[in-house]
Amino acid sequence: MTLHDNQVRVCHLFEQLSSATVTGNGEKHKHSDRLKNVSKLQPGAIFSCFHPEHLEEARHLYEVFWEAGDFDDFIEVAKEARTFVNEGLFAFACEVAVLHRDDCKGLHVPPVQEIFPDKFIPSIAINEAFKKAHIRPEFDESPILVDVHDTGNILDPEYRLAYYREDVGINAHHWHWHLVYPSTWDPKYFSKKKDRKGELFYYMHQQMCARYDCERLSNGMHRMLPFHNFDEPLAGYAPHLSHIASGKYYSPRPDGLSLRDLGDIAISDMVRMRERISDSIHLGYVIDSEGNHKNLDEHHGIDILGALVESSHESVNKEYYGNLHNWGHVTMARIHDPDGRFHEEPGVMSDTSTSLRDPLFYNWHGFIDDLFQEYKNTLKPYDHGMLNFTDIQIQNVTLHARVDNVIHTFMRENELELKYGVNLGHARSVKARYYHLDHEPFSYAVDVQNNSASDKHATVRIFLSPKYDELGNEIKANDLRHTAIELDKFKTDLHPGKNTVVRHSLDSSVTLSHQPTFEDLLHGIGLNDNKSEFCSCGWPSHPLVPKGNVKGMEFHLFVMLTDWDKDKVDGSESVACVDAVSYCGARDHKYPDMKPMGFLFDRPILTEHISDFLTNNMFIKDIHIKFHE
Ligand code: CUO
Repeated sequence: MTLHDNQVRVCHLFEQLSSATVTGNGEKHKHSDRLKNVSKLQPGAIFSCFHPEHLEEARHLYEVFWEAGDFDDFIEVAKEARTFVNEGLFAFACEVAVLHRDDCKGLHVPPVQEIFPDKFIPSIAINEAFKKAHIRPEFDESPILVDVHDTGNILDPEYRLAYYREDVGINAHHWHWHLVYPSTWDPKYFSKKKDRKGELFYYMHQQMCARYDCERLSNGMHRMLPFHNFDEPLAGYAPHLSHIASGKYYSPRPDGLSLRDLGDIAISDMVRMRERISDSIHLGYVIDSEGNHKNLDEHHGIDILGALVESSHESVNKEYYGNLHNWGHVTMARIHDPDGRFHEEPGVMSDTSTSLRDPLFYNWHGFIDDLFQEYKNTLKPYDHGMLNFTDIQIQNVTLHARVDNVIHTFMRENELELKYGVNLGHARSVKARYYHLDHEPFSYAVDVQNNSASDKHATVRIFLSPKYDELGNEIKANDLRHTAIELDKFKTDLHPGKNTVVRHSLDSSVTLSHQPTFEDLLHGIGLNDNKSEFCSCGWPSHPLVPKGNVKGMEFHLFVMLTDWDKDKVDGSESVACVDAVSYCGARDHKYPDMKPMGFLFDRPILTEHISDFLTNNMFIKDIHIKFHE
């Protein structure tokens, strides 16, 4: 079989998965023995990627897939599981298997937005597609198009951010990230350690919060206020998403509810988890399950904490520190029916492919990030010696675009094919049309003087942050740490004398360069033997920069060069897929940068103004981002 044949077999596992093709577990006795423990969560129920029980069942299933003797056996057992396992749980486990099995290298999982369009497109648009597809004459094969509108309206100030929170690509990224880094991943079982997984959990989510704040400031809104009080009344949200497989829907949350105990977790337990974590941060060590102290030193502290807060399989002591972050998602998703007396479905917070739609996601992750920042604040600020790069001086930075030092942003029309996820009869194509933020392509030119007599290798680190806060005051250096977003990180060579380093926005280490559609994969387009599926993890390229505003919003473009010979990690130059390593890491390899993630904005900055903090190897250029209505 060719790579393309195998890709088609993988695609068929996911086709029409959300259209109630699953029969339920009534015929349980017919299933093979190895699948006997995966029928607890009923088909049609909303699978939660945060609920410990759902995760445990999904872990069991991806381990069955992992143990399949060869690729044919994997496809066979997956086909069987698909007939009775909960749809979301099946997709999660099957995707984890495709991403990690060696015999699946080079294969892609189809985009989750095409597998489960109902998790991305409001039910009103999907319903319209149904109607259009079923009322027209059978001979009519012309493509069908339905329009998608952001949910909510202007009575809710948060509506201004709906285009961003409901962005299809950003939500798909989040689903995918949690498949690459499943919280239940057991490195011993798989004999594969995921390097700095806890730190990446902290960093990727910190960056999502920072990006959200950039977007809020772009829209004239204040930065997000982290959740901080377990009794506080929370703002409401209505997702307008339904679940095609079952007719169920992601429940809305009215304004003013506060967290309540669930049958499986009490809020007072979560308060205790926070206190224990916070105490450990200030003591400088955590207590592992054997009672030993593990220091939160500057090399491993954030990785240990990330695993413990999430909490992942690698938490040093789940018994004592609990499962704070995951329970937050679950309690918030079930706030409207905590004891289940109304048999209501959870809200979007329970699912990694939908949770970013809810403004509460950012408040909750702001709270989680505050814990990590509490730890980072215990570390010594970087001094001149740690920041400087001897003999290297940045003399100028220019951002080249249509107008130099200005990035233009706009809304772009896009379409999502629904026919692979929704059963739409004979229609050749049924697409949902939506709009998302985009930006013009641009490039950076960095003029660097190498004052030494020899070639130097440098890591170029590029960040962006709004210059002014919601009140129009310049953001202080230390606060820029919370709004600085990574745009790129790459290696370059510097010859003695003058150099100009040029880099295009399309090559960003943050973003995914290309993602094949379901159709592409069925036709073998975009398959590449040399690349692994891991490449499909990455921030989408269209929201690489924030929206800015119509007047042209001022941003600091921050560029730093560090000594690559000190940053490099053994083996990192042979990594096959280096498409979007900043937020996704590199499959089967160490994270290809020795520095802490988010360096240098990860530690306290003591100067008032960012310009007083710069060494010769750093440069700040003020640029504008201008949005075109
Ligand atoms: Cu990704 Cu809370 O972990 O959303």
